[in-house]
Amino acid sequence: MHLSFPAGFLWGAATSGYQIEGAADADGKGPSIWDRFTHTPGTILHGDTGDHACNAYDPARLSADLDLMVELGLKAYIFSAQWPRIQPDGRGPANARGLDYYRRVVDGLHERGIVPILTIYHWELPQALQEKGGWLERDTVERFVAYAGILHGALGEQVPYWITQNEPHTSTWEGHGGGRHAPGLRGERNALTAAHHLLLSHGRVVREFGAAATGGKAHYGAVLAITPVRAADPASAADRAAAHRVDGEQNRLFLDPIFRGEYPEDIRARYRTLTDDFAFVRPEDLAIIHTPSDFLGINYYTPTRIAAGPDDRVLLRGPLGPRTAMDWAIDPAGFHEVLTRVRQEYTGQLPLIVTENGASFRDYLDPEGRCRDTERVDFLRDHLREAQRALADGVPLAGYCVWSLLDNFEWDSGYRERFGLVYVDYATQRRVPKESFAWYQGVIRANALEVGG
Ligand code: GCO
Repeated sequence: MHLSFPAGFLWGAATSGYQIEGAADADGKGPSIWDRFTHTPGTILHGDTGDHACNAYDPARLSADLDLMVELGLKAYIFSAQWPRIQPDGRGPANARGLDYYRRVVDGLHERGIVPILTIYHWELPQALQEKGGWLERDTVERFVAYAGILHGALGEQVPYWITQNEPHTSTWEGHGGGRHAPGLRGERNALTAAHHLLLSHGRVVREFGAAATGGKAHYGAVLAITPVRAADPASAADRAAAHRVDGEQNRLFLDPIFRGEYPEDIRARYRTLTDDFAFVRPEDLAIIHTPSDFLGINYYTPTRIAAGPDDRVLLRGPLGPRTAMDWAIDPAGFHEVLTRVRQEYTGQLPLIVTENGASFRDYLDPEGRCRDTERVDFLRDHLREAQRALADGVPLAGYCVWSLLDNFEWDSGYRERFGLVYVDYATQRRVPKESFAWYQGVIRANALEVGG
């Protein structure tokens, strides 16, 4: 079967600053919470850090990577700016050398006919702001708007798509609730406070710089990772209630304020006492968060299976069927479910972009020096087929990006997990396009998917 995609479909690949750049203190860059966190013993598998990562900050490496994107045929590329390259301590004027790097990325993409999609925040808060409370403090929202203003002023004309906040649920729950990510804080009160400020920072930036405000070519939206949350035993009312609660915390906590201007009632009720009735929310905030976005980015990886535990706890259950190296269930139908749900319940005709989809497998170079990642080809094919089905069902999908262009630093899992279309030999920084690279190249060239059956 030949499944074609709309003309002008944005075929892309994604990366993020800390995960690929390295050069942790080059050219006046200040430390971020991730620099601090990775240098704290016991936080990251094998003690890995992003100090060198894929060395993508290096000018020669940058231009070679850009050429790889051309070879792949990319129409769009998602990358993120690291805030402390632009403002080393999170405030004040721009550090010109840091800004120049992102200018070179954007110029390099334009020279090659690739659309830049720039993430303003992929979790690299300047450590100096963390020391003043970070996302627990409302003032960080003001600092964020100032930082976004520097980027918009420098690149607003050249960058058509801007991602305000990438996966705020991860910053919220991993960074401020469970402590597995920087800044390593714990507790629901911290998590919900951070969530509100992350959401408010999104709304403020859309309001100030989005297409409606500036009449500009720059489109602003958030990226949310949406997971279908399923009851481990669908026949159990307790499991279904537990799944609904987790859906609230992972998905609705972000979708509802952005697209309905309200927090989900079940979450408000559950955490009313703990948060002094959401004391961090001021009267005007929800209207600001609800400012119409220009698009929504969706990351999809895997569904979540939940059972009810003792003492009002919820239990995460492992996958039942095939899984990736990270033990994430491979569930392409969940992708269609997410896209259609978001359209039906929240976004209507607003353009959606799949900003990340992909998988880690135990990739290696064989004796001929090749990486035959057949599992990734199957994964991507099966997911793209679902994206195509969503399009056929009327989901206004404008693009699809693979996570990731390159193998890179996978947060608390360090370098063990490889998500790239391109294999990276970290010792030499040599890049080896995988079998999935050649396969994706064919899809982009045809603007279509060939599938059996
Ligand atoms: C994100 C993601 C990426 C991860 C990817 C695989 O928020 O954009 O967390 O940074 O590397 O999702 O886990």
